[in-house]
Amino acid sequence: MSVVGFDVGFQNCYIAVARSGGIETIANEYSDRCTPACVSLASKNRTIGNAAKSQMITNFKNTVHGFKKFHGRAIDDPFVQGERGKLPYSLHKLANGSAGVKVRYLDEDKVFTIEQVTAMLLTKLKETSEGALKKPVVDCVISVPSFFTDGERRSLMDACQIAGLNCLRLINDTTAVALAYGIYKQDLPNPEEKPRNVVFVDIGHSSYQVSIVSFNKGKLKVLATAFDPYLGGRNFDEELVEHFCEEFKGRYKLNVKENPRALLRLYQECEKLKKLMSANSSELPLNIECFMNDIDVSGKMNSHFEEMCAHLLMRVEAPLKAVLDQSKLSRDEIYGVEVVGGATRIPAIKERISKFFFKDISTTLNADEAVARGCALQCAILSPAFKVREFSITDVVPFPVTLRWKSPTDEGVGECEVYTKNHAAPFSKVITFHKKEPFDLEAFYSSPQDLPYPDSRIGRFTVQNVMPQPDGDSSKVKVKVRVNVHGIFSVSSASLIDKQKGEAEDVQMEAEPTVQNEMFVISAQLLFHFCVLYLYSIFDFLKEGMSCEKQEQGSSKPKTKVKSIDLPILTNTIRQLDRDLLNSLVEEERKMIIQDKLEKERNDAKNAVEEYVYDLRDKLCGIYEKYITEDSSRLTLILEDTENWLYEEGEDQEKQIYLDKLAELKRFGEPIEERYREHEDRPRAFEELGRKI
Ligand code: ATP
Ligand code: K
Ligand code: MG
Repeated sequence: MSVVGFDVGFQNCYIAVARSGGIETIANEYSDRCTPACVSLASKNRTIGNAAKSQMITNFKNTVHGFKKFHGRAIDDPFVQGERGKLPYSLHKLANGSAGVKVRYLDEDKVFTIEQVTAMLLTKLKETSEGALKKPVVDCVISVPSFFTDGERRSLMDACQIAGLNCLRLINDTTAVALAYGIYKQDLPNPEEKPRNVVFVDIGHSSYQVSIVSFNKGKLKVLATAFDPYLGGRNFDEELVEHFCEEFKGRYKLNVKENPRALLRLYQECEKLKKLMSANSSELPLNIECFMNDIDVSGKMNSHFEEMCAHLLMRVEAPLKAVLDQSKLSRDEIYGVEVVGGATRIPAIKERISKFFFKDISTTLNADEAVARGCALQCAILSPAFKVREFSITDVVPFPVTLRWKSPTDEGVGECEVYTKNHAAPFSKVITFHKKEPFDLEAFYSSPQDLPYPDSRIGRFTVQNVMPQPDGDSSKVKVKVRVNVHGIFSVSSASLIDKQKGEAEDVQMEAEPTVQNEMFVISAQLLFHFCVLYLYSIFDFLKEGMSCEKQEQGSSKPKTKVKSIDLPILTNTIRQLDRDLLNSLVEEERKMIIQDKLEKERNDAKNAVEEYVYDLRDKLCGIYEKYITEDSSRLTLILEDTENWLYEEGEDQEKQIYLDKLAELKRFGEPIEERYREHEDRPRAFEELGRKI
């Protein structure tokens, strides 16, 4: 079984794998450890990653990038609408209201869901890792921004399924970094000692995340997270682009924004310029040849850049303050500040972070690869096939979650915040209801104003088949809610406790495993009806069901007294992809993979003909010259014909045609080659014979 971690960034993806020697980041077929998050569709195939990025300008309408944040969002979402105007490709409204991508593929208009686009990218990352490991990759761990909501996480999980990946965990970016930081540290405080508190900052292309994590030997616990989901390297690129658009309008009378190709080129050049400026304080030039209307443009940038970006730099502090406040730590209790992510290379950003904590910041982690390495480490921990040091990870719930319940007839409507902000995750809780009929549980984020997502709904979960007791009394229904290892909320199971069979109350306490760290009764609004609510919690170990099993095995008291009936739950989460549709998308991805493979084979066959023509022609005038028996000009003619054919009629043929063509050429070429070989080998054979005699 393979152990693989994927950092799927807004702009850049990295892959780390576990091999016997440890964790290593691997390079793709371009010897590049970074694979651009870019997918390009064409009339015969798709290209993904580096090859797609090089299509970005020539095939701009069908080259999709910057799509990570469309996961789980409706097309009329303000964020999506804001992006829409800047994209060179088109978005399209899907039946469920989500944003899809409209492109030309296989010479047809085609709409792909965002899950499909990300699945294409994941397919590429999967293939790259399979190439490096020389075995199939299915299990993996993938990073997500810590502020991703339920809808976004579910959507990404669907993308994994489409790509045929089994994601063992969606891990938050900064948590992955914390794991990569902590697991090899030999000097962490012992469990009973004061923990070591470290700040992790990740500023990528699209967003800014920070967390404070406390470490003891063998474990890490996230104390708090904060973010600016809309601040990243690309905002700085945009500043430069705006600046030069204005400048070129005045100086060259060019309206860059009307020309998608020119605008994309300007973005690329401005990004390069921005990176150069991180290492240079002097003035730097920007030159683009044949930019628009055959005009070459040039410009320059200097320390004015920082002033231009002052409003962006001002935003660096708020998340730092927020995370520190939530952690309730003082600055002296912070051991260190580790920064990763490409945009933290901007000196003015580093400076602000350092100033806030009164500390030099540490860049000992690999800024580009730490997230992927953390993902691979988490995968190694979760994989039964790999032995790795035990390390426990406790993450947090980023936004408080409330559950509201009602049944069709009773007035027992109530609600309760089941997860507070920064509550430990993964985590399960059991809630007991007294009900006579099926009822709905509606989950939503309690503080929409803090949510970087326009919809606070998580989903509706209907607990079905609830019936009154034979005596007409309401039944006791135990409902388990959880935030799972991916950070996704669900009502995961429900059961009806049959009172007749025993002391339900006793059994309930017994049957539920371990740590009851919260127990309270919600009264006021509920007491008037059947809904007395007991709420208590159990730690949710990384694997579902594990904690329960353990407890049952260890429990000495017989539990036969109680009869509990599992109740089906109808789950309806926000913007959920229909399951049948999802299955058809899995199939569609498989077909596209085959199509790409066939196209590659066809191209390889064509290239083989071309190569043979050039190779043979060279040799005919060189080493083969002496061995040509028949009219050599005839053979030269055949080669010339084939070359012309390749450019005309033969430009776009089936693979078999190329294979046939090659075989035909070889019928002419091989006898010559044979005579050459024979002649070459003859003296050697004589020599050997001579030695033997
Ligand atoms: P996200 O984390 O938002 O999903 P990502 O993971 O793809 O995005 P990174 O690869 O961490 O992002 O960072 C890419 C960003 O870092 C780009 O904006 C890039 O221009 C910027 N960047 C990289 N190197 C430098 C540098 N030397 N100076 C300034 N910016 C840089
Ligand atoms: K990245
Ligand atoms: Mg990133």
